[in-house]
Amino acid sequence: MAHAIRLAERGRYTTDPNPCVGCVLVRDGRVVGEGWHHRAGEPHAESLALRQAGEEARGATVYVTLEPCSHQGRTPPCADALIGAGVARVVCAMIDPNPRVSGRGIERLRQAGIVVELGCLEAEARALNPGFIKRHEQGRPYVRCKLGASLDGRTALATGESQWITSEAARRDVQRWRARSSAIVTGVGTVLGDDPRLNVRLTAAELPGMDPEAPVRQPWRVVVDSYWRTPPGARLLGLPGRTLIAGIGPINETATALEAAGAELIRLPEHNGRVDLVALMTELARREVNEVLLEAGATLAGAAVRAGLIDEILLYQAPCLLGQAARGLFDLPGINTLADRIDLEILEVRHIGVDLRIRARPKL
Ligand code: AOF
Ligand code: ZN
Repeated sequence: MAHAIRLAERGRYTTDPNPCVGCVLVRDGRVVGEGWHHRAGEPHAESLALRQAGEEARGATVYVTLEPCSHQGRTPPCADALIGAGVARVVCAMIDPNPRVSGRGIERLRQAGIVVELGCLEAEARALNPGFIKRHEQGRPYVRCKLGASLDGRTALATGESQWITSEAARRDVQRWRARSSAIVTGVGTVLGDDPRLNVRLTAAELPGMDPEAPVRQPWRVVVDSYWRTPPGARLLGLPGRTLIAGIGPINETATALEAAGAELIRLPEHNGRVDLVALMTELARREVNEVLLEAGATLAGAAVRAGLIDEILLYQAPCLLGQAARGLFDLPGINTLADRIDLEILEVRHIGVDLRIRARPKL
């Protein structure tokens, strides 16, 4: 199963909106077939492993990181293919949270007399697909909030300088998080201040484990922009891939100009005069967005934390001090006593070049 998880990871930058899945077939203590899912619409991991094993699949044990599917989707059901190939035993790490499957694949295998075991390396398998799982279980994407700051937790004094606090190594690391995300979300303030591109600029060869020949997928770019203030000449509108602008205002001339510049507009309900962020995330999940990278300023980042939408904080800290005049990372009015604080759990701390990278989860 550990090997199947390794295989699944090779699809990290390409399977979206489908999950990363790996599969290994073993007979008489020997690997007779293996496979991993490459891209939505292409064969599932099990199907590739069966193809490789051929006749040797008969009587084999199947290790698969996700329950085999039972539905006729873009490809025929894997449970049927496994039954047809005559495998003896299926070990799967987790139930498929997709309601089209969710338990029915396992049921079908058992009905055919195949021994099914569930839960092997489940935590590791769940970690492969946090967005896919959260979207199906909760109807929301998994949201990482990326931040760059000084060691004293401050961003630059003036917007526009902020993107240059951390090192080149940290910026390359951010590129990898972008590449695995379904969508990059930012606020109109950042667009007006920094004119970011929010695209992936690494090649396939620079993405760990990715097939160097495969095309690099561009995540959707999403601007939270209540009253359509994004300039039609903004750099992110001129790039390959989709740009969505989420607002609350009526579709006026500026909105139409953005559409003409290639943006897709999403009108959403408001919350305190701004875009309702819960409604935005729900809408993105409805459009099969699994993982979101939020790259925003203190206002949007603070509002997202307040709304309970952040699953993970991804903080790069540069070895410098910016002092009192610089801004903090989260605009969180209403914290007046220590009891009001937002507690976090640190998941990981490591060096990225000269910077620190801290991953933490809000305990909400
Ligand atoms: C995958 N790859 O290896 C497995 C999947 O879009 P479809 O028709 O290919 O079906 C995708 C669903 O199939 C997916 O949401 C998941 O529930 C199930 N299993 N999917 O993309 C795989 N085993
Ligand atoms: Zn399948």
